[in-house]
Amino acid sequence: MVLTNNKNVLSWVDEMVSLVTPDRVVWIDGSEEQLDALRAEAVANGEIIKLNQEKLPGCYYHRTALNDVARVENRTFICTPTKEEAGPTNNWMAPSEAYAMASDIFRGSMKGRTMYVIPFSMGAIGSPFAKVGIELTDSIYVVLNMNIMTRIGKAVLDMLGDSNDFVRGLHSKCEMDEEKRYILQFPQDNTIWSCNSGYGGNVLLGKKCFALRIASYQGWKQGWMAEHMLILGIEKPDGDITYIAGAFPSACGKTNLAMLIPPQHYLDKGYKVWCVGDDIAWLRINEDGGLSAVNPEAGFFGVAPGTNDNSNPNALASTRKDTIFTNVVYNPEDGTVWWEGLDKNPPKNAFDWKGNPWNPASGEKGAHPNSRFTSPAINCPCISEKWEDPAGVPLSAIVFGGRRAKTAPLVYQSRDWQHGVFVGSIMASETTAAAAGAVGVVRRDPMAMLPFCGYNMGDYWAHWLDMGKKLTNPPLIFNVNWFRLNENGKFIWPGFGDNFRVLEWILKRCEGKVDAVETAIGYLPKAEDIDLEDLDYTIEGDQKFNLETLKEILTVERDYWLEDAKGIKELYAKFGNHLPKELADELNKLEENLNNMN
Ligand code: OXD
Ligand code: MN
Repeated sequence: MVLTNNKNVLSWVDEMVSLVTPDRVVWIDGSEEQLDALRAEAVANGEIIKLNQEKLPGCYYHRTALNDVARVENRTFICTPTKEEAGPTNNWMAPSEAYAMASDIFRGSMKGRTMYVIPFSMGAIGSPFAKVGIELTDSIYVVLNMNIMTRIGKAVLDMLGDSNDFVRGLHSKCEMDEEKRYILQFPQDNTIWSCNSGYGGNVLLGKKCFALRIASYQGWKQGWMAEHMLILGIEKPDGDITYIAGAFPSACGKTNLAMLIPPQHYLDKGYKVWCVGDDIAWLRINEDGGLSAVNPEAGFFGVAPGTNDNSNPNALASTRKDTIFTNVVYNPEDGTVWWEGLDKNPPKNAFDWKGNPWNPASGEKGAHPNSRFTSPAINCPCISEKWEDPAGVPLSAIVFGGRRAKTAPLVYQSRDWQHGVFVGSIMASETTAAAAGAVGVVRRDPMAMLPFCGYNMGDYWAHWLDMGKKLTNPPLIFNVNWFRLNENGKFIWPGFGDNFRVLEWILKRCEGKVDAVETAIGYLPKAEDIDLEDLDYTIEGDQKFNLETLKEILTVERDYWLEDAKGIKELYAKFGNHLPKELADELNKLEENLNNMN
């Protein structure tokens, strides 16, 4: 049944139907009845496996194609009329060329299949932050995941009314041909086309494609911001809650930080961390001249390996019901799932992510390193009361971070907003042994948006600077680095829940309750001001973490920073006249400060 009279929607759906020629078109109304029927159909055709409904109620298991396990950055394009609009860090294709090329791939791709029309809202329905999208797809897996990650169904079309302001998403699995896999964003047309993939990051079009790439462009044009940020609230013993957003490149523990449990002595005093979101934040200027943030998503699309009762009990608890697991180990004996790092008891007669019988003693990984869980946010034991608040939460601080073995200290604060934008723009992460390729290679990832910015990143920085000029009450900007290594390659800082000790310092800075030391790179804490109470961490052998160790990771290493400045210069040089002068000035100032250090 067609669910709307909106002519803009209907004519676009018709146009796409004549391109991909499905046998049937089904409008997703969002009812449990319809979703249940789709689950049953997907179980019957083998797309998903129903898990043990006593142990994991409402949970299902899915395997992607073997060649389709991650986002494909080299096949992701920003399609703007000129290459300059996409900028030097994006792949670019002219819209006419992209539409023509992809039309050939999409033509007839849904023959013999059903097309599902999924109306979805990013942001709570009715929130002034909320934006509507419609995804057309030939995958039930996509429908079921979109149901967890976004708000879907008839209510979304009711909110849209007759408006033409919606993002048009077209997805088809096509033949799963890697050579014809494309993720195309057309920011000026509010359009996304994705073909030949079934992997979440490429096909759940509300997430990276809309809520970051298209939305970052919309934010630039409309005076708001779409960022690759977690949002958390820190509750103090007096009940007061302070909100912080944090941008980290993929694989730096964003979901863990978003759901962190503070060390015991803080819990005893009454501190708590509440999760508002783990991946994306939309930011708008509020009545107080500050920035408020909403999480536009409704679920978590988290990496499974490494998630366990110690590293992130809140994430694990979120996966215990109504969750879709993708590419983890499947245990048919009791209908459960497993992944590396879950516990020390891998199942004996299970199947790996490829669907082959798996012997845990073989040394082969059972779950793909990028295997995932899709879980409703509402399942999270520490979900914030305000996670769906239409007005969002006011931010006191923005935290940037990366994985740096030597260069960045544990934490430092920018001098002001402009310097903070510089700090975000120079973000970088070093590759780890876990990823393919050379170890320790620095990948610059400004604001953690390198793969997600829908326009020229130089213009994006200018937008950040402009937003700062409009803020009378801006959040303070910090940088953290949990990943400093000692000379033996061991992590110096304990990380995980102990990161709360750094958040507490940030909180005190926001409240003006602690002073700091001005250095060449910004304000650093005095080591005594980071709480080490009950910290029991042994780096290796008998080297216990103590105040002296803390001092080691609160220093500015001039030579490393001077080396880093060269990398920043190389990055900046790519932007030509799109580089804001303020950032060039900040880089000069950094170099000058470093050269003046004694
Ligand atoms: C993600 C990512 O999947 O950033 O969230 O890669
Ligand atoms: Mn992400």
